[in-house]
Amino acid sequence: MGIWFRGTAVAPDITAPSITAPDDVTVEGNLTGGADGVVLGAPTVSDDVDPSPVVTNDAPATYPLGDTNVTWTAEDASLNLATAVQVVSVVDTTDAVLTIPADVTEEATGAETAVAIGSATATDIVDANPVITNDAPATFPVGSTDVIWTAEDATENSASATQVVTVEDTTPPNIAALDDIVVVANGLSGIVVNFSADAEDIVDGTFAASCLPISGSTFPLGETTVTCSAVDNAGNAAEDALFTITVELVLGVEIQSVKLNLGKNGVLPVVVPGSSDVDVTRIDVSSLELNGAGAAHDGHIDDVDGDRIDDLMVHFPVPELAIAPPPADGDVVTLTLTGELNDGAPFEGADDVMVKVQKNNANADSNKKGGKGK
Ligand SMILES: [Ca+2]
Ligand SMILES: [Ca+2]
Ligand SMILES: [Ca+2]
Ligand SMILES: [Ca+2]
Repeated sequence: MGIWFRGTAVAPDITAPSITAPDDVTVEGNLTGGADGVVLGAPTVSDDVDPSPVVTNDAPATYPLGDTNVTWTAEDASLNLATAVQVVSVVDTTDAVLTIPADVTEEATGAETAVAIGSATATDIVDANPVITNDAPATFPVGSTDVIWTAEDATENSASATQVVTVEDTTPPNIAALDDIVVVANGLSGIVVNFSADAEDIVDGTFAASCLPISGSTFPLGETTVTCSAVDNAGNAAEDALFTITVELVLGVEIQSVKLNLGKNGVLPVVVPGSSDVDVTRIDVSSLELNGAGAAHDGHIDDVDGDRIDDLMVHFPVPELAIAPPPADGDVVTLTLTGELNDGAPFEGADDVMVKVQKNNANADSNKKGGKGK
């Protein structure tokens, strides 16, 4: 009788299974910080004895951004273990969603204007707090400026959008009130007058207004209205500013007597010298008054001073001269000639003369007879 063994006469299973992990996977993040729902696939497992080794893995429910090792384990019925690693990579290649403030239009407050541009928001699938920046300047010039907003997630995916900031200048400049100007001309053709008028604008600052007639023009006798206007760089027109330039005519006057003999019934000769710009024939002699006294006659046109230009000589009755307060003998008084040109333009002139007061007593008469009267 031979020896036989009942049951299986096999050697114990001491060989671990063979396991090959599924291929590494790369998935796009689908929640804050990482991803879930990752499909890993199945490993390839075999064993020399056990037809169905138990396969497990340590995969988490959610994967953080980056690489995670998933360890797969196969265990056969004899508790032999084998492991294999699968790498799960969670990446973020998706831009944040950026919401920027609306375009802004504001009135300029100066050459540069501070503008409240608002704020932007951004959301990202993976990054809870994308970084929002913009390239807005501290202040904006007149015109349109693009402000680029950017949202960048932790993986440096950046989304951008453009906000248009417009600064307008709809405010016209202002021309400062201008003082009227009074100037004296010594000739009948008027005089060159220079002046300046400034416009002030919130944006453009101070600049010269445009005036008509222009500064440096020859202004005629009498009153001329100057109109000044200004337009800023944005095309806004200032209200016109007006002022007057009055040219007063002062003519030379020469009293042709060494002394003014008051108390006598004589006449005082007065010359208005002609010149290249003083045509004395344009003087209305009938309008002349010397300290209130009218001319004694129509006047004489003659070249009194020998410069080959006609002069006007007029005589005024001494008793009609109004001189206040009454001068004393030896006083020097200024007599003023007033009158008009034939076209009505007024003028005046003045000259000094020493007063001789006639004494109505015997002593004075004797002095006069003594030859001291002249
Ligand atoms: Ca085995
Ligand atoms: Ca992202
Ligand atoms: Ca303006
Ligand atoms: Ca002359």
